[in-house]
Amino acid sequence: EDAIASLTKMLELSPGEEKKFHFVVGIEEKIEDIQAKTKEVTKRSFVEEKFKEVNKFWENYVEKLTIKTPDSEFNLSVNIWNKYQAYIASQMGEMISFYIGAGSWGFRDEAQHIFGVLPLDHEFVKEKMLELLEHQLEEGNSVHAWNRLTNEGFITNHSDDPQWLVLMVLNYLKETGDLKILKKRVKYFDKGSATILEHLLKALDHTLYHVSPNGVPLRRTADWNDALAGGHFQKGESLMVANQTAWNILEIVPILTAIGKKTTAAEYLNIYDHLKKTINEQFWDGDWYIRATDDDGRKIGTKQNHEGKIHINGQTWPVMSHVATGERALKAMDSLWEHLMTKYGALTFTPSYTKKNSYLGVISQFAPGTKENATIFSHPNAWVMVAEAILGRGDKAFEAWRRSSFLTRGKEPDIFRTEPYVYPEYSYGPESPHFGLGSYSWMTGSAAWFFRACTDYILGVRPTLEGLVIDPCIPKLWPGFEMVRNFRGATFKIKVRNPDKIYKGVKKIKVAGKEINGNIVPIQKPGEYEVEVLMGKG
Ligand code: IFM
Repeated sequence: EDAIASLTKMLELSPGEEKKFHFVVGIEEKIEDIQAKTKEVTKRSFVEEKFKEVNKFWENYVEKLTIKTPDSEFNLSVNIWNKYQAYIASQMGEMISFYIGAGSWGFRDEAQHIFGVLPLDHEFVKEKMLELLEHQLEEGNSVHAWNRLTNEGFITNHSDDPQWLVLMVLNYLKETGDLKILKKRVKYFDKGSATILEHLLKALDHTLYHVSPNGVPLRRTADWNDALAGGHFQKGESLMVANQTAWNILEIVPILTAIGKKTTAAEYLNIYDHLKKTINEQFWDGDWYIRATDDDGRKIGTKQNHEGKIHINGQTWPVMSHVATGERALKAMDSLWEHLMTKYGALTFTPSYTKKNSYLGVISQFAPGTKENATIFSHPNAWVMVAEAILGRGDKAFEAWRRSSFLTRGKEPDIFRTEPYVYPEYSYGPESPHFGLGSYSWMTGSAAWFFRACTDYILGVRPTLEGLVIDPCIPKLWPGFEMVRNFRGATFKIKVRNPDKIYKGVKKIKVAGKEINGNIVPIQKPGEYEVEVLMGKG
């Protein structure tokens, strides 16, 4: 359905014969420069030289973290394509997409794309992080998007943007251990400047100042779900932002403690306890968690709704934030599998909205099974993997990956109809005649989150301030896996064995031949270190 231009060259090949040819495409500002440039760039040696440079660049980028598991598609996806998509997306924002007008640079998406680049190139990420911090407003929130050419910022009241800022900075600190950077001054987008620590706390507090009488963060313009944007008074609550904030509080506490801010850390922990209690007391619907409320306190994502009864982000984020624990966490995720899971991954919610409804917003105006209306968004499927890995259900975490993987989907090209190496923003839902069709490929933070969900949660190798946590949650039939990961200047060659065929549990870890206590590999001097991990009960 899209117009394209194509180039064709007819070739005849004898059996075993090889022919090489290059297509060269370029632009010049002045028409008279084209001829000279064409001569230069169409030389075979020029093309081959450039090709070598490009290969070298990517080899250098991808080699910083590599894996070897029994699943070759999982390896291919993690070793090459997720890294590639995260990098390209973080370089080009939404401009790479032909679905959206060039120029718009989404704050939340950019803050998440770089999460996928972080273990591979933190200098690049640092530069991007500073740029994003310069797009935070003095009041704590950020611009929702900006134009890269004019630097014009689009100011909205999206409620999730500040929490992505927090997540971005905390991840950078855990990866690099560079706590000194917290003292660096960075200007705000509108006025003044402050240290990065102040930027960080302002973002966290911005959400905590905009809460309902329950103490639950308001949804305001919208949260991650841009289309769930109804109401006129911005009084509705977002349980997704509530859980993002809770997750960020758990992550910021060790950092605040490390820089001597124990009282502030304790204050945030009190807020965490309040959020946990309120969410569990008031937003549990019997079999799953409620997603949001509207201006009048009506619940969105409850059994009482005729449409949009259960939402994906309502279930994954409480598990990720440890607000949902024990039986309730398992029940929430079981409900997700029962009601939302399709053969192509989980739906954002079900059933679709069918009538225009101003308290829900534009979400109710998309045709059922398209865009945000009951489709399979790739991005939140990575959160299914994270939540399942936290719960220790390795087969489910892996199955969530497999169903939505572009490699699985690419085997049905007539249905998927998007690049078989890129996560699309979403695939059409079962209520659409185009069920399974990929759309808006390259968009949103999917690649970064899938990459990190695979490496940090399924394979379970995650950075913390004190070292690398080793906490795999794998399919129980995997006999083990290997990972080579650079961390704080050292290279760790990690070999995990799973002789007892379990999902989760680490019995013993040896670093350079010596057994360590617990499951955090301490920071080492530059060099190579063998890490032997034995999974097992107890
Ligand atoms: O979360 C957003 C993303 O930032 C842009 N595309 C749509 C998603 C869901 O609304």
